[in-house]
Amino acid sequence: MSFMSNFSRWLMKKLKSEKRAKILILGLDSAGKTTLTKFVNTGGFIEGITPTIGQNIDTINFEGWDITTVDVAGQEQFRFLWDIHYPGSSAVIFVIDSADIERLPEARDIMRVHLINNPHLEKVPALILANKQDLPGAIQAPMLIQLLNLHLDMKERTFAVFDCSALTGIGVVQAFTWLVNQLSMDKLEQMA
Ligand SMILES: Nc1nc2c(ncn2[C@@H]2O[C@H](COP(=O)(O)OP(=O)(O)O)[C@@H](O)[C@H]2O)c(=O)[nH]1
Ligand SMILES: [Mg+2]
Repeated sequence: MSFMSNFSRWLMKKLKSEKRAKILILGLDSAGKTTLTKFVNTGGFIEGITPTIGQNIDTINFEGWDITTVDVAGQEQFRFLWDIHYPGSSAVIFVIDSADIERLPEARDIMRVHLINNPHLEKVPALILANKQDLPGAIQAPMLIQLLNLHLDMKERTFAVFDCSALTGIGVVQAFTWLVNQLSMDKLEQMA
């Protein structure tokens, strides 16, 4: 057995054992965080999800990654819970209800405080989901980037904005594939 094949076996084993990540799912209430988590887990839309009180800790398995999502409720009175989860997170997903234009300024403020200006999350990849694309009038990624000022506020960071619908599933796999690719690259960098 050559050195290289020993080495690549060791590398594959190590990569496999480290395919674990804690991902925070943030966003305003009703953006679709719980629906999205359930969609990824079951491969379909789940009806009748009740609003999350406090927090929902879930595990998603995606392409061999065990992802622990901490879906923190968006309601104002629970926002203090978000602070507990920042350390140790490998990535963050920020879900936006793209069809709710009225609450976009609120989503932007929350994103500023909890993602853009949050030192705990400044090095982790950020996946921003323009959810509810199945609804008429939903704002799409390029416009959302402008409206949220992401092209300027996030220019030092690894981020992507994907259009999706947790109801139809459109865009969900593409978005999660981007995310796990980022996680893989981060792991490889840490091992180097
Ligand atoms: N039309 C549509 N409705 C959605 C979508 N995602 C979530 N919803 C609905 O939006 C409401 C709030 O979703 P929920 O997952 O509880 O939001 P959370 O508070 O962010 O966890 C529920 O009635 C969902 O069925 C979507 O992509 N399209
Ligand atoms: Mg929820």
